[in-house]
Amino acid sequence: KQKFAEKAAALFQENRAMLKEHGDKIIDQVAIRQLYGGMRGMKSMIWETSELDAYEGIRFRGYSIRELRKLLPKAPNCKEPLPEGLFWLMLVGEIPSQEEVNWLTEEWKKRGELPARTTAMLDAMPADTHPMTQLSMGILSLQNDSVFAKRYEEGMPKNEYWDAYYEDSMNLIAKLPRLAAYIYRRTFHNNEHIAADPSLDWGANFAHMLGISEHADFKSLMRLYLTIHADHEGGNASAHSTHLVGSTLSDPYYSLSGGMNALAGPLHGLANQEVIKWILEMVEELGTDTPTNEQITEYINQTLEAGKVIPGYGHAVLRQPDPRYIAQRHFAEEYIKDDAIVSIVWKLFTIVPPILQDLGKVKNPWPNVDAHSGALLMHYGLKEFSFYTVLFGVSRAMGVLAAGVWSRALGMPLERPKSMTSKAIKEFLKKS
Ligand code: CMX
Repeated sequence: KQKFAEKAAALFQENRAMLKEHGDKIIDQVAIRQLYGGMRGMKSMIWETSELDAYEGIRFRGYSIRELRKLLPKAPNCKEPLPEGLFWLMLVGEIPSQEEVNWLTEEWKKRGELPARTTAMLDAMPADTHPMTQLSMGILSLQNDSVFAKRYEEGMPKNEYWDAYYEDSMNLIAKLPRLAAYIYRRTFHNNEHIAADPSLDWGANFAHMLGISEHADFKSLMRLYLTIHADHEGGNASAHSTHLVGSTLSDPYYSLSGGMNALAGPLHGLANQEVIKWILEMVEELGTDTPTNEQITEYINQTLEAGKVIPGYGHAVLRQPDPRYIAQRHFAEEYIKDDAIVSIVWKLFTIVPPILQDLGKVKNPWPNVDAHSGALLMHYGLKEFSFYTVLFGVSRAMGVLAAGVWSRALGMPLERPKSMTSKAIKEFLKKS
């Protein structure tokens, strides 16, 4: 917190000076196409924690996923990074030492307990409530304890917003694995829960509380999974929703719940459940888990002819295979290369892109993060795919909340872009 405070105070001053001198310089132009096209490519917000390049993929504070798998501190006997280290990097802007990451692990353990009202509320919900609905409501149920909301009501001055936002974010991230594991166990395992193991780090403890596999490799997978899904710069739907809600000075609970509602859409985070559902339906329809290339091609064409998208393929920004896909592929190559569903995922990598390319309209025919994750989870026994987006959400919380602390520290104002009517566009065209 101390380190963050120093860096944030310095950047706040730098930005003020920069805005005074250069605030009127034009950094982008907006085409009518972008107003109708989901604002693709429009530079319109500040996001400190990560930046996405269309060809290189995501970089967190300048580091690629490949670099971070090497550089971030690790748990004993594990090759994958501790997600705690990524949170530190996003917040503080430096690769943490092992000692610093251990401190964060311990801090989240202290803050991890769920209040009884949250579990009581979840227990009162129908068991067939989608896990993402449960996650979003579970997060909101924690809002009673918001430090930000309480201190705001008490008259907190602006220069302390970040401090309260930080406390809430730390508390919320610490609780998310327990909340998510509770949702999983109540929905799919007779409401039988597994107590947290205080000897484990954040990701491994989550794997433990899910109770699917005590295999060390599954814990490694969780650490990797929770690291690579954390952030994808600010414009993606879950990040942008969290940012927008937070800009009203809603606290981190309201903001993250809003972000999770965006993640729950099939064009965004829900695609990870859609991918595995689509693959399993193919296996069932064909009666084999070793389909030929011809059979897969026909299945893809059927999906497209039915007017549906191929889940896990395409991206609003990326124009290359997603490095998050590649990281998961490397994991699979090392640990589970003989898995039948993984083999299908790899076959799709060669078959889908040329088909999408031939449609002539798809800007990125390559796989995104969601194309691979389900096959890994299935292998270790996490087969209930309606839960997959919750895993994505637990990870995404780290990025969007770290960014939220920065937004409050930098004094980001209420977000309020200008909208236009189609009539106004026509009038503009008449004049131009
Ligand atoms: N299968 C079929 N058609 C696709 C496609 C796919 N995987 N990806 C894009 N297209 C289509 C679009 O639907 C659009 O068609 P229309 O013009 O008929 O509406 C056209 O190609 C152009 O789209 P685009 O500019 O290439 O892509 P967008 O930026 O509009 O959308 C995305 C990006 C991700 C929503 C889209 O590629 C998609 O629907 N992919 C499948 C869902 C998916 O995997 N989402 C997860 C993304 C990662 C994440 O956020 O988690």
